[in-house]
Amino acid sequence: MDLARRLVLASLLGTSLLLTACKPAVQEIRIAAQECRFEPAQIRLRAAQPAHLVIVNEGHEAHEFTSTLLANPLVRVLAAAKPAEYREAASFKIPPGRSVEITLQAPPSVYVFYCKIKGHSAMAGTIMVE
Ligand SMILES: [Cu+2]
Repeated sequence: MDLARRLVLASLLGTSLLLTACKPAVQEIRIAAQECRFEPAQIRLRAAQPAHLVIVNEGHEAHEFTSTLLANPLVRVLAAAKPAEYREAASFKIPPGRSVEITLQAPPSVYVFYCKIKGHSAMAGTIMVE
């Protein structure tokens, strides 16, 4: 590797380290609701960093994302972008083609999520926060 290439790589590495240091990294998690499962169903998050969850209904039916994560009062919700009418306690009813977004920070635990709609009990997963 010649010197110019090394310098470019070193400066790219330096820039990315600088960006990492200046901005608190947000974990980006996309969960797709389909008939009849959530993809992915196993999610791991770091407790030290905020997480931006996007839950997208890719199916043809409505699905309802319900989670102990949303019910936990120790979970800090930093931002939420969703039609207000879809929020019911710890649950979001999501019509086909729509999504909800929520940014939060959660203490370490294992949280479950599932679809509340009758006949959709196969739609379930876990969010492990470490
Ligand atoms: Cu469902």
